[in-house]
Amino acid sequence: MAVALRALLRPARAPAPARLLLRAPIRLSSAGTQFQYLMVEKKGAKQNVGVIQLNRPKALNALCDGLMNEMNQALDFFEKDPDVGAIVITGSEKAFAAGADIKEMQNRTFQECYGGSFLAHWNRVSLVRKPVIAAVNGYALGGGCELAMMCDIIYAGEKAQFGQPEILLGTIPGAGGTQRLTRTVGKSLAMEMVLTGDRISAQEAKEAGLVSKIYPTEKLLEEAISCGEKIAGNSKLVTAMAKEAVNAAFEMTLTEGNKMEKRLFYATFATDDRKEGMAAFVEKRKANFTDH
Ligand code: CO8
Repeated sequence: MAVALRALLRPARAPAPARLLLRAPIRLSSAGTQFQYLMVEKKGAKQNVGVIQLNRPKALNALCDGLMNEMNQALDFFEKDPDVGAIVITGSEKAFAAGADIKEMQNRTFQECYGGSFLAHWNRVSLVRKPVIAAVNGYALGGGCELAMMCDIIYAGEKAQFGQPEILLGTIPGAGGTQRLTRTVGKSLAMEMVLTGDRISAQEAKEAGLVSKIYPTEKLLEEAISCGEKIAGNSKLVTAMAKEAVNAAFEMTLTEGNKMEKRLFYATFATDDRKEGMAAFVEKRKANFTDH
């Protein structure tokens, strides 16, 4: 079922004035924007968690180009909404996403892929500045596993399965499956998954560090939203710095990463939220962050 964005755009409270990092929310026409492949809404007691649910059940949420274009629109929308402090991406109980749409890819030529930078816009999720949580139930295969790995935190339902089965189709992962997976679970397991196409269970994924928590299938989304609410309750400004610092660990040497972390740590001392956080601790009260 496609959903109108109109309801979503009705904030729970008046939007805060535009802040340093965050621009004013997008205003859509009264007709709203229809998503064909997604359901998009704001959740949480304070409506501060953006939820994007893949909704292409007949194809087990296979990632067609249209779906990924919509995903980018939804991410842009939540990125710009100053009330949203975290984003959750989820699928159905049967499938988070069963990979890139094989039927859509089947007749592509090398020239089209290379010349047209085929699916180059698929990494948008990894560029979002707000924290993104993947709530994975069922299959997360190929591009679906890669999509989950582009998120910052992965929660899994107890029946989730992760895999990179591209080798069985005569191709290889193309959206980080050889890179993010290897950095996360190490060479032996990544090689085994990429070279055999075998899937791993939620439990194996947790043991390997791919997933941070496992929940019963029906509780998963609720728990992911609750994690999003916890994150959204902190300073959005400082949260963005914390995310940037952790991500630097994947790109930099330890010395460079530690230097960058120190610079960001010092930068928090230029914020009202650092002052408020420490004052609240000393005064034994809850901090009231303003994202300044
Ligand atoms: N693409 C297109 N359609 C799919 C896909 C897919 N990836 N997965 C499932 N479907 C469709 C099936 O064709 C079927 O449609 P229909 O009813 O019209 O025949 C429907 O979904 C239901 O699927 P099944 O009948 O197969 O359901 P099962 O429960 O029997 O099996 C599986 C579920 C095990 C998930 C099975 O569907 C499967 O193996 N799917 C393919 C998994 C796969 O190989 N994924 C990797 C795809 S390649 C990839 O992701 C590369 C990413 C590169 C990104 C590059 C960015 C630059």
